[in-house]
Amino acid sequence: MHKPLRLALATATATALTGGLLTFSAVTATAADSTHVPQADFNGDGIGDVAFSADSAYVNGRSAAGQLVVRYGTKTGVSSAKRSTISQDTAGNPGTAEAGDHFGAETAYADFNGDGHDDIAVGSPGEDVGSDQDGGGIAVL
Ligand SMILES: [Ca+2]
Ligand SMILES: [Ca+2]
Ligand SMILES: [Ca+2]
Repeated sequence: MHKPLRLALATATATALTGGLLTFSAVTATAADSTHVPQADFNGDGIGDVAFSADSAYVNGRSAAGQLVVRYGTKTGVSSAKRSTISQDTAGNPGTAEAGDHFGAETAYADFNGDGHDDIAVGSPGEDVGSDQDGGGIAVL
């Protein structure tokens, strides 16, 4: 499946990541269904989860700061109650939500640290890095 990679918070122009919408089925394939659907499992409960981003979302009044929402799968489907909303103002997520960051403009998932739980890499193409205005950043959550 996913080859474990070691990634730390990196600042770079986020160009190699996929689009801002990740949808993964929370439905487990059955023997009668030979279709294999990749599933991201962010909380490690064996049930697929769904992550989607809104990179133009206001965060604490800051335009286009961007945020990510993860909805966790349950035995009866994806739950609207069981979710996490993550922005750069969320504790444990590096950086600060600022206007124009576009956190979530690019996302990709894999088990980057090899702990058996899927992680998500989130690009912020409008992130200022030192004196590099809009240099872009990537956080691995
Ligand atoms: Ca899960
Ligand atoms: Ca920021
Ligand atoms: Ca992991």
